[in-house]
Amino acid sequence: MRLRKLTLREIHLPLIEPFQTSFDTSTLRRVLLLEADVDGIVGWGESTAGEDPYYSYETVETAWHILRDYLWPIVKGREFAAAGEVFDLFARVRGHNMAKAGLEIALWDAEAKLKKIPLATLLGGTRGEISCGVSVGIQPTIEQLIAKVERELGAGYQRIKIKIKPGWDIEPVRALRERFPGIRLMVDANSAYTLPDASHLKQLDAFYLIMIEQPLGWDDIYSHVELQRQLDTPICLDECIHDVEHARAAIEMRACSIINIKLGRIGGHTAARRIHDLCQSKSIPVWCGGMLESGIGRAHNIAMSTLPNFSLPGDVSASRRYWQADIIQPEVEVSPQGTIRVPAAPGIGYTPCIERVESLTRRREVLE
Ligand code: OSB
Ligand code: MG
Repeated sequence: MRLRKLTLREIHLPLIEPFQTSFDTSTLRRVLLLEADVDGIVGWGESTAGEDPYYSYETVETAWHILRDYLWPIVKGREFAAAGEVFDLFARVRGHNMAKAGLEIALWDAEAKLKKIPLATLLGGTRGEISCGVSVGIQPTIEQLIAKVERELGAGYQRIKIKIKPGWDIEPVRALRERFPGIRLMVDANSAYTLPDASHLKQLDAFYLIMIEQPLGWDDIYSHVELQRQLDTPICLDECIHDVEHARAAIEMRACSIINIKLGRIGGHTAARRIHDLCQSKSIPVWCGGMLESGIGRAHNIAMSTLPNFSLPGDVSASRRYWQADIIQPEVEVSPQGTIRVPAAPGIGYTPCIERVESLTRRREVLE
């Protein structure tokens, strides 16, 4: 395989409704798409770098810079046997995993298309459908939260996650538990708390949540050890886990008992498989997180979620929850049982709508 040409593209996609977390409110996604021409076959990728450096230090601007000035020169015209070799070629560039992932996953799509097999099969996936949950942003009122959760449950979603922050935590969870005593429920704090909040967070133990995601510092694995000692609710790490050694450290230290895998945060499918395999060997379940992806990133998330240790429902949900119209055909749909059927077509298995992508494009750069 040889990468002949790489197209970087920024498209703008307005969200159907604002998505509020403890760190920001998102209304318009600036999506960085990658088209990798490998031996005449085009693989598609998406970098999940944000508009602003609030979830991680990467942004669309930094990812564009790193891709054009550092990653492209490493792989341009280079012969490689499989997409699985590329992540290690990028090692000299420290961090910038969302930039790396955008290109790396495009190469995986291209390899699967060259081999005429689904990406899920190439990755070693073992399931034909994946289980879906939803991530519900911070709402203006508890009444609106309950109404929203009711709609998502009605649509079939198997697990509800709500975003929390100081001032929006115990009461919304209590209200949801009173209304829906039997559902699989969890919370995600996106690093909004510090260790002195442990006794406050301890109140969450009353609501038998399946987990609390990333309560403490985005780069602070160690403080979660002490918090986990004090909580019965299992801790899941998201922001803290940037590579397989972070995962190993967090597991060995008992900072968490569940890990959220996001392709962008850890640098693509090769890194995801390594973390997946490590977690499987340690009996640590993983699930696939989301970054408000367009259909391209979503399709990659679906393929990755077919690996066997993705044993908890993820944040991968239907296109229509985010966009008036997605940029792929067909759109991602969720069954009344809260599952997504894994497509059988080669590569990511969904077709990018080129005309729609063109009409949404704000910036484009072709490297060859
Ligand atoms: O922490 O999982 C997160 C969205 C943006 C940034 C961080 C997170 C999220 C979500 C949304 O929770 C998941 C989704 O629906 O894509
Ligand atoms: Mg999270």
